[in-house]
Amino acid sequence: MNEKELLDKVAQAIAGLDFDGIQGICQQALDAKIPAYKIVSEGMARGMEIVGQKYEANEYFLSELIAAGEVMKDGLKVVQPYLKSGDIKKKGKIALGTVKGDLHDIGKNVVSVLLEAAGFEIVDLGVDVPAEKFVEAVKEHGVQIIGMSALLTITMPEMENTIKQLKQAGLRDKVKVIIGGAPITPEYAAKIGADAAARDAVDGVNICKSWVKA
Ligand code: B1M
Repeated sequence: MNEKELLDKVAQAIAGLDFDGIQGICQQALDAKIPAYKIVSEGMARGMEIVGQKYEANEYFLSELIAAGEVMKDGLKVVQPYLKSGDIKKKGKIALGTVKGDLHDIGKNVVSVLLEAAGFEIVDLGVDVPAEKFVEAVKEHGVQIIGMSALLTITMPEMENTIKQLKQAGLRDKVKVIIGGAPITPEYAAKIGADAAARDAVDGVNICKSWVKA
């Protein structure tokens, strides 16, 4: 099987909720020397996209969405050790979180895994993260970048609120702010005063890397 076929198989295992097969298929892809980040970004994330489409077409319901997230987590257990940057010097510190009111974390977790693999230190604030917690992360952990994720249109304004609170705390100039999630656009990022919007996880990693270049 070639690389594309194997990546399709990973995507299909997620989309088909294949709890029993996902780990074996991920191992098969690793054995075929497909880079781990590709298995995550072009196999698993693609599989979740298919799940989203099935949900929108009323083929899948909430229970399938939750199950797909679990299948993805099982796959990540196999792939994640191969993403570790080992003794690569840490590039910088990023606080990542899904904004207040929003519980979607699959995309954020993909971004987190790939950023870590790229050599960043991650402070994962989890989901439903209020603006104050992002502000605290800058004060307590000295992060250079804040990454916010939102999947719901009604939670997008929380991103703007966080940026406002960073300004009020006098910290806005100390950090770069990147936002992402299905409804997020570069226009929205510009409107709320974020530094960038990421199209997907790989784009997000590239943007963060460009910010920490010496
Ligand atoms: Co929800 N949900 N959901 N859901 N869900 C959406 C977002 C929705 C579009 C589905 C739909 O109706 N068509 C819709 C939102 C509509 C809207 O706001 N306009 C929706 C809804 C309505 C809801 C509920 C309200 C449903 C309900 O209860 N009736 C509810 C809300 C709960 C809440 O958050 N308060 C809900 C719940 C859930 C589940 C819990 C069942 C589950 C989440 C499980 C989990 O995350 N642990 C879920 C899922 C899975 C989805 C869909 C199907 C898939 C999201 C996903 O994981 N995609 C989604 C439909 C869709 O997106 N097509 C949907 C795969 C993931 C890899 O992609 O998250 O886009 P994504 O991340 C990408 C990029 O966006 C980017 O990189 C990632 C990888 O490439 N990225 C970043 C994301 N964050 C970034 C941050 C960065 C950089 C890049 O910063 C550095």
